[in-house]
Amino acid sequence: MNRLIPLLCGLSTCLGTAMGTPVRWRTQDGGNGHFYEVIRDRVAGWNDSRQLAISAGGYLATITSAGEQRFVESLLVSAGALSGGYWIGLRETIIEGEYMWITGEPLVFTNWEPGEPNNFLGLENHGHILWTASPSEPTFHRRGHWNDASDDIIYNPAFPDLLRGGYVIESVPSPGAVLGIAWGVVWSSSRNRRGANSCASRCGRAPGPT
Ligand SMILES: [Ca+2]
Ligand SMILES: [Ca+2]
Repeated sequence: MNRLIPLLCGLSTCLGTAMGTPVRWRTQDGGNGHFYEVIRDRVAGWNDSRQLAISAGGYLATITSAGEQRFVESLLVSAGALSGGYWIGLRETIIEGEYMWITGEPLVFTNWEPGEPNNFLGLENHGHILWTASPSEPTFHRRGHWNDASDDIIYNPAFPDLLRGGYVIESVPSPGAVLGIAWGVVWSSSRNRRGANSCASRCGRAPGPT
């Protein structure tokens, strides 16, 4: 179910549409335990999206492995993402054509569309995921690949995956939240033990596996 959330007002964009709820890439599935969320935003450029992601408690997603790429693509599918470019935390360094993650993570894994980054018109300095919703659209074959894009170019609508689609937020659970979860587990198991003990006193048997 989609929901509308006010992310931040005062930038050139005010609202983004969260496509579903944040989804955790679980460690038991080979993930990093982080949360990811697709935001639908037809207006925000990379810089605004970056600020909006921070305001939402995360950062533009950094895709540092094939597994993370697969996870983000599965999230775009499950979120029903419409065709468009979805900003990620990829930006050009001071060297033309050289890219980096905004978190400082090494850019080891890449998933560029062949021929990209091409710095079209000399104006492309940020990375997005090319996303095409339907196999009937002409750009479906490059779905999921990365492209360098610009905040300043109005792209040809004949290429629906180049138009602004939104951005992907990645967030790390805070230590407080983890502690809260851990404390909840401790509190719950302690409560269960107390319950078992009180049952033992009531039921006339020692607590143990049943
Ligand atoms: Ca990441
Ligand atoms: Ca490009």
